[in-house]
Order: sequence, then structure tokens, then C-alpha cells
Amino acid sequence: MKIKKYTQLAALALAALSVSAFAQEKKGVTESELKYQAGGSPMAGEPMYQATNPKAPPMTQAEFDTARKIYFERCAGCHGVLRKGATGKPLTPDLTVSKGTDYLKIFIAYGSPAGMPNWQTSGELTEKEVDLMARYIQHDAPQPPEWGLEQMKQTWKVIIPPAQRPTKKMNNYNISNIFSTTLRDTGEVALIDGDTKKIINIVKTGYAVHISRMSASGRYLFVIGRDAKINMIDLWMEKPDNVAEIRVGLEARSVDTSKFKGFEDKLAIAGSYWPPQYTIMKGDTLEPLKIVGTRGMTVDKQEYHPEPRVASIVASHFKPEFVVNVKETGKTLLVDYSNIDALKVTEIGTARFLHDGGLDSTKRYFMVAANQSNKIAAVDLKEGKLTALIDVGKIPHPGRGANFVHPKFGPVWATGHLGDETISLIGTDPVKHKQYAFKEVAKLTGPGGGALFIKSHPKSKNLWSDAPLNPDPKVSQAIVVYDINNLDKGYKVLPIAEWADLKDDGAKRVVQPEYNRAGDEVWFAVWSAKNKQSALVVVDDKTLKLKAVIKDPRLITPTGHFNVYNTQHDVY
Ligand code: DHE
Repeated sequence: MKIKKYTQLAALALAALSVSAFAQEKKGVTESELKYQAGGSPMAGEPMYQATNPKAPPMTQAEFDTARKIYFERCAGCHGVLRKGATGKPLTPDLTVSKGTDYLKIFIAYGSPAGMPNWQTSGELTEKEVDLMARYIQHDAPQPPEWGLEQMKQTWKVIIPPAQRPTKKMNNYNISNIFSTTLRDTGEVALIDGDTKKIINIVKTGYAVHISRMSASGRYLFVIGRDAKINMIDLWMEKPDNVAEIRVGLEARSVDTSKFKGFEDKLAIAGSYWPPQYTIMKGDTLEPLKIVGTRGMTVDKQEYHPEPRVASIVASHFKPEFVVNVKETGKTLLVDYSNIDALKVTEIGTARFLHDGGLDSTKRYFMVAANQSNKIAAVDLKEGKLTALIDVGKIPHPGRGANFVHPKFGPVWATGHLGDETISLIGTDPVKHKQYAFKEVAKLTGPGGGALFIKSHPKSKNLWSDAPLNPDPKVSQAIVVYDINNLDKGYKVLPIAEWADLKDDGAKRVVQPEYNRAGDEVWFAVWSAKNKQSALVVVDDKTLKLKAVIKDPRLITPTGHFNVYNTQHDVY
């Protein structure tokens, strides 16, 4: 008996050693990915029933509640709400109970080469918390509540009904050059006049807003929070502000509006992470009309997934369709909204796990990152089919990507990567540059991994790439810019955070290049923690010189910023 116990302990010690050695070896590679995925879920505070598995070590209700909170704050982003596995491994009792508490504790404490963080040795969790989590994951995963029409209607508010809204623009702003800037940790967006660089209004929104998108006419701005709250802002008002709001679920990232001719401003759509579904709403009031679940079979192994989250959504310009990308099943859905009572959905198998993406310059092809497959899927929105799955670098992360004309390859679409230092260029012209179309035609070298967003503009000769999640502050606090006509020359580095000249020593991560309406300025957020100063920095696209720094005590944790015209017309 004693011998068996010693052998087990020795095996555990060896496992710990090899896991920790591996984790250290891979440390630099995975750090940015981890920072990105391990964001908190807004569902930490949702009440859920304690699910008990008699084969698992016991837990009190108080222990269960603490563990559940830790799980949603730290683990759900990678392992999924139901622990069925997403970018992280599945952690269901059929797999965890047989491993046992001691083994699981080592994994949680030391991390793993596959990207699991070393929660205890990094000081993020205490030994007691690690023990708690090792027991928690041997019990059945508690399920957050569903969210149907009734729950949506309870949260739906038309603050100003369409009949009481202005019939013409009531302000003097050049609204096509307004920027909607996410103030991530205050649950607000700042509407900034791109001409004067002055704040027009700070609008209350959901928690940790993710993106802003425009209606086809350019009048309404839609903002979605991580807590799945959508705010609809009327830019025609004297002081643009909220006119309607709704919660479409408990957690979400994407929203867009109908853009096909004849359907302008008619419908809006939002995708949720939880529950896994998308909701089609009236474009002027956000009244929920149709909710469609995304639970189903995965594209490759064709096995059931209970929690396929809705990632990016765009509106097609070719047909009355929304392009809905489902992460865990690896499917792109073309949702025909011309008759939502007889909804037609074309299901295109692409690859797992779909994340962000954008249109090519002709708007015919949607290019979406399947980030754990290291591929970009090109979907033909005219023919309604998959054109190609293109191998790129490690964990592509394009935002909406960047379109420009390459001197040799013609029109290309570009993506940076979270997991390596490269930028992949993909040919997008199957007519005049057939031999390059939908192939990775070149790889540029950037300063390091941790890139999130890349941008160009039809009027510019520049390609910009950030790297806010790179572990080296010299890289994360700067931006690189390539001359499109001399890509072989490499990049120039602009010290954006230094130019912001902030009073605190915050993280100062430089995030998301975004052009103004004219295409002659590029805006960047310098993103620090909530209690530190942040700013927006504006650079002249031609001279690459500093043009303006926007500082204001209200600009707390700015991240994404969206120019009205470019977002409305999908210019990037
Ligand atoms: Fe994002 C786009 C999901 C972390 C800033 N992000 C998107 C999209 C998805 C997504 C699905 C595409 C929406 C669309 O186009 O319809 N993002 C997620 C996550 O699940 C993840 C990994 C973890 C999380 O907890 O949210 C995550 N994202 C981040 C960040 O840490 C960033 C940098 C800051 C933040 O807000 O927390 C961030 N994501 C953004 C921005 C966009 C975005 C600015 C829009 C880019 C664009 O140009 O369209």
C-alpha cells in the first residue's frame, strides 16, 4: 500500500518537473495568447445551481460559489462555459475524475506546454484556490440560464421612439468623421469629433464594450458590450445619444446591420457567446424578432457541441444576408434575412475556431480567421460557397484585416498574428491576378507576436500593424508601419505611447490603427489600466509625424475606435 503511494507521488513529482520545464520553454510564445484569451466573463456574478458529482471530492456551497466565480473570471474564455473545450482542453468530469485531485492540482499550479497558464507559480492563484479549482472541475459544470424572447423583451427599452426622433440632422458635426471609442472598463463609448478632436458625448453602454458598427445610412451607431447589451445611438440628435437598448444574452461580442439595397437600416443582428445564438432585431428600435440557436455538430469530427459561440458578423453587400461565424463548430452561416419567417441559412463548413475577419476590397469575399487552425477561410458571398482555406501563420488575428494593392500580386488582404511575428498577405483578385488569388503570396516580418489589428486605406501607401499583447513593452507601446511599395525594406517603428506623454507608468498598450474619413490620419488608442492615464494619438499618414494627442480624464481604458464612414462602408 505504502509502496503504491510512494510510486504515485514520484510520478506526480516527475510530471510536475516536466510540465514546469515545458512551460518555461514555451513561456515567451504563449504569453500574449494567454493575456488575450484569459479575459473575464461577465457571467461570474450570475446565479447558477451547484451541480454535484458523487464520484468527485465534496465541496461546500460556499466553496462551489468561490470556485465558480474564479472559473468564469479566469478559465471560461479558453475552456468554455460548459467546460466542453474551446481553445483550451475539455474539462468535463468524465475526463477529470479519473485524473484525480493531486494530478489536476499540478496542472493548474504549473501550467502546461499547450498553453495552460501556471496559475500558482505565477502568483495568480493561491495553493488553496488551486485545490478548490482541482475539485471544482471534477463536478458537473453549472449551466447559466437560457435567454429567450421573454428575457430579451424585459431588457428592451425604446428610449426615444422613431416618431419622436429628428427628421433631419440637428447638429453641425461632420458625422461621417465621428469616432466611436470604446472606454472598456467604464461601460461607455466616447463619441469624438474627428475634425476638431473634441469629445461630443460620453454615452453609457453595456459592460466592456467590444465593437461599434454603423447602420447602412450612417445615421445609427450600434455598440455591443461583453454583457450582450446593445446600445443604439442616433447621430442626428443635437447631442448624439442612446435611443434604444436591449440585452440579447449574457455574453456577446458582435453586432451589425442590414446593408443590402432595399434593406438599409431595416434590421440589426447580434451574436452571443452565451447562450450560443444570434438574434435579428428591428433596425430602428432593436425589437427582437427572431432568435436562432447555434448548438450543433462540429465541421471536422462532426460531433455535437453544446456551446458554439457566435464570433464575427458582417452584412453582405451582394445579397440580403448576414455572415455569421460560429467559433466552436467552425461554420460560416449565410443568413438570408429577406423573409425571416421562412429563414434560409446556407451553412458553409470552414474551420475551427472562427474569430474575427473582414471583407476584401471588392466586398465579395469574407476573409475570416480560424485561429486555432492557423488558417484564413475565404467565403464567396456572391456564390455562397467556400473559395479556399488558406494556411497562414500562428493564430491569425486580422481585426477586419487590411486591403491594399501590392506592386506584384495585385489586390491583397493582410492579417497579423497573435502567435508569431509574421504578417500574411493573401491575393484576392481571381480575375487579373488569378495565379495569386486566395494563396498566401508573401510573409512580412514584424517586430514580434501579440499583434491584434492591422490597417490600410485605399488612399494610403502605408500598412500599419500593432502588437499590444507582445510581452516586450518596447513593442507593445509602439506601432510599425510598412511602405506598401517597398515592403522588402521592412518597417519603421513609431513610439506612439512615448508621443502620448502620459503622466503614469501604465501598460500604455498601443491598440488598433483606424483611419479618419479622408484617409490621411491614423488614430491609435494608448490603453492603460483604469486608474492610469490613457490617450488617443493621431498620426499624419503621409509624413508619419505626430498630429494630435487627445487626453481627457474621461478617456479611461480606450481600446477599439471606429470611424463612422469607414465602418459604414467597410473601408479597411
Ligand atoms: Fe476582441 C473584435 C472576441 C479580446 C478588442 N473580438 C472581436 C471579434 C470577436 C472578438 C468575436 C469580432 C467581432 C465582429 O467583427 O463582429 N475578443 C474576443 C474574445 O473572445 C477575446 C479573445 C476575449 C474576451 O474576453 O473578450 C477578445 N478584444 C479582446 C481584447 O482583449 C481587446 C484587445 C480589448 C478588449 O476590448 O478587451 C479586444 N476585439 C477588439 C476590437 C475588435 C474586436 C477593438 C474590433 C476590431 C475591428 O477592427 O473590427
